[in-house]
Amino acid sequence: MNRARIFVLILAFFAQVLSGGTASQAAPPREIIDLGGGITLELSSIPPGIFQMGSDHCTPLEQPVRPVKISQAFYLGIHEVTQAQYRQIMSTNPSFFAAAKNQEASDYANADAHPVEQVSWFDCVRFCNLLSMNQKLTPCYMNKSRGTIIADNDAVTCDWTANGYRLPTEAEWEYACRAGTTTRYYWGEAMSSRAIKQYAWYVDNALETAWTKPHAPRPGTQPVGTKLPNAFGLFDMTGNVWEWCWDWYGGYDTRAQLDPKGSRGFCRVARGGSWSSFSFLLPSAYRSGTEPNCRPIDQGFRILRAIP
Ligand SMILES: [Ca+2]
Repeated sequence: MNRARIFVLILAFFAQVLSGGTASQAAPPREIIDLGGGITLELSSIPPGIFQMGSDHCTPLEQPVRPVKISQAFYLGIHEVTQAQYRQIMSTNPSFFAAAKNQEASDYANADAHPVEQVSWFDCVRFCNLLSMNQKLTPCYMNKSRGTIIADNDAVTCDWTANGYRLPTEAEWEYACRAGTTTRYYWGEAMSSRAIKQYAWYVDNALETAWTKPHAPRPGTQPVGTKLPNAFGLFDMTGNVWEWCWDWYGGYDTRAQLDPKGSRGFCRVARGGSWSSFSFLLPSAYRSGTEPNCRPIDQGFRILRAIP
């Protein structure tokens, strides 16, 4: 092997190291989990990258706008976890908009495709760990005793190197939501009801006291994947249900960020707005927080798995 060839090989090696390797290029574009009982859960591969996180147009909590690097590719659920998927793993369905819980039960008798709600942050963590174990993957979440059976109010830590399922960090969530966009929403800046209705279930088409035609046949959550997706093929990142993230809800660190994993606080971050949210709560950068034991009727989650 001559010197020039060796030099090229060395250059190629460092180029691969600097680019974070080729794992994302080799990863299949979709992961489909068989949950049993004829129920599947589909995830889309999201490449690593750098994006401008935050916004100057929401509240001070979304500031400052700064570059954030997501260094590792990951799979993210293309939908919010549905009632059918949740029931299949957890053997229960806590949702309000399900036949057993709702006063208008007959209207929601077939709500399997609606996102699960009335789940606490701890419920989501338990779902992720149980799903990981069912799929013979390493659970990400541990309590103080390094056990993977998580109780309410446990001090939960995350093994970021584990190959199991977990909640997205809010940086991963916003990166996936934006899908390369820098605009207010992932469809651009259009704030009209007509524009938003193409992409999201929110007050104008899902809250009975505020909606205008055309609207859903009944108020509340709606079947997942019935609006337009973003450029990563993710549905309902805006609206339908708020989505729990890993992070504590607090002010952003102003320094440049590499895979940020959150602040300190008493609430966990929720993102994306819901069927009962007005448009000012829907921007890709907008942040909200919910006490981790709460189970709101407009909050659910979607799952992530890091691509090794
Ligand atoms: Ca959502």
